[in-house]
Amino acid sequence: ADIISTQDHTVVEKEGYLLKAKIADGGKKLRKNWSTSWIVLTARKMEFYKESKQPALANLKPGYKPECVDLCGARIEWTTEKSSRKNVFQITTLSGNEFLLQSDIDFLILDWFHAIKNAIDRLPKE
Ligand code: I3P
Repeated sequence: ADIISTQDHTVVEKEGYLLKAKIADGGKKLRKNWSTSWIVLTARKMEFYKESKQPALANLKPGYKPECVDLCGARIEWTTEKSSRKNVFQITTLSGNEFLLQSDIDFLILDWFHAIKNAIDRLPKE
């Protein structure tokens, strides 16, 4: 099988498109702005890439860095209060970044929730 690696050569556990909104940065609230993101999950982090018809090309521009989320000590929980959309869960990092992730497709968002939760549960808490 192909070995797919991220920028630091760790093995990809799951990847795909979800709707994403970052709602806090370092504990500071941000204006909600949903956008489609290509998400790459590895054992200890998630990377959010900009949506593109050709993600590989758009994201390989010199100097382009995906937004990176450290899952060590992170929390994940379903929320019905932070959005009018269905199937929304929130990830909160130790550094106080908050992300909402959403898909209308039930099995797809469930798969993501459990994959991220399993990754968090396997990691040290700090
Ligand atoms: C927001 C936008 C978001 C919506 C949010 C609005 O308006 O419509 O999609 O969140 O609701 O404030 P704007 O584009 O003017 O910032 P949901 O789609 O998740 O409901 P909120 O203020 O209740 O978070």
